[in-house]
Amino acid sequence: MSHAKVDANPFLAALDGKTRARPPIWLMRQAGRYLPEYREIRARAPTFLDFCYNPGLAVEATLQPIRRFGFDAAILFSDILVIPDALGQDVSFEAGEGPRLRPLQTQADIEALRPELNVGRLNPVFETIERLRTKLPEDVALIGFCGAPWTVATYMIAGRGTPDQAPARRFAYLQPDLFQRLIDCLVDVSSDYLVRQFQAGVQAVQIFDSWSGVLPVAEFERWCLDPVHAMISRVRSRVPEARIIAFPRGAGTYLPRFTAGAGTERMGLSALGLDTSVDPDWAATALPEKLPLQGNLDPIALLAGGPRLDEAIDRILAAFDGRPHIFNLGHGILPETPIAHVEQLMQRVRRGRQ
Ligand code: 1CP
Repeated sequence: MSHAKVDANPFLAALDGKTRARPPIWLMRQAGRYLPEYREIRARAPTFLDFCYNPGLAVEATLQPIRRFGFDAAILFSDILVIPDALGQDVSFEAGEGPRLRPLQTQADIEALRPELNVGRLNPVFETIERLRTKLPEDVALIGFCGAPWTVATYMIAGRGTPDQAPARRFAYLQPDLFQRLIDCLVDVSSDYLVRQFQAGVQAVQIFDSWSGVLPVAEFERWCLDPVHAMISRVRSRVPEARIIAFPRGAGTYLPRFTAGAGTERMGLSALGLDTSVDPDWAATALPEKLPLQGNLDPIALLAGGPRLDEAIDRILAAFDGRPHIFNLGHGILPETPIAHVEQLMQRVRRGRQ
């Protein structure tokens, strides 16, 4: 991408370390159920995976929040669980209940997974990306994504979302070699998947490690940090300029371990996503000066609205003043969030720092 294009794109400029009067903004899970227009088109596909694999519908769902709010980046509409689906595990989504997978329990279950990226299955995702690149204006970036190996593995082992991912943690303690094979398989496949997304036209990717916060430090290093670093070097070996955001939710005091080499060309991550519980003032001083940070408004503050929302926004803007920052939530937007509160957020961030 030429410099002229990056300068016209505030999100990419921030990822490249540029600081602006106001930060670019997008929201995790910005496409989805809080939007009436999403609920309308969601009803057109029989299942959630059918929806994800339908380029016409996925393109539309990706564009809806851009049209309505004018975010600086669009995130591909898909899900982290297309990877287990592509590996041959049964995946479905129950309305109102979340994902259901046939849990992996034995060595035979893990050996039965197809260890290579099933491009045939995922072709509609790449087609969605290609179509989006022709539809998005130059100043709106396109973000691809996948789940981190640990987070995807937690769903593959438990077969569903759980409050603390106890099934995968227990599995990893009892059968570390077998669990390592699953993680290695996910590193390979997810790295290939991200490379394919870049080849199809995404300009940055985010690796969602939504469950990195449930592990003690040694397990965090082995199951979260090492696999994500392996993915970053794998992707960079094929897409040297790849912009990669890591979002290790709940990593707390482990965050500085994530940033070794970050901000240095071709090493480490391009930006770090911060969850709601990270003190922005701490992050702004404790994490490498040149590392772009993303976050971290409480999704419940956005749900609540009113003057407390304005205060929370201002506190984050002030904390990251003077360093590269991408405004975002500290986790995904909640389906009950009023549209008017997202508009309030956009106006406040666009107005710039007071
Ligand atoms: O029918 C529906 O509308 C189902 C709801 C839904 C949606 C809108 C699911 C099921 N996934 C998605 C889209 C989605 N998921 C996106 C693209 C849209 C966007 O960001 O705007 C992305 C990036 C995800 C990522 C995702 N899926 C994560 C990581 C982020 C996070 O929130 O922590 C995780 C953990 C999932 C799994 C998943 N998929 C769906 C649900 C309800 C869940 C959570 C399951 C659970 O733990 O209970």
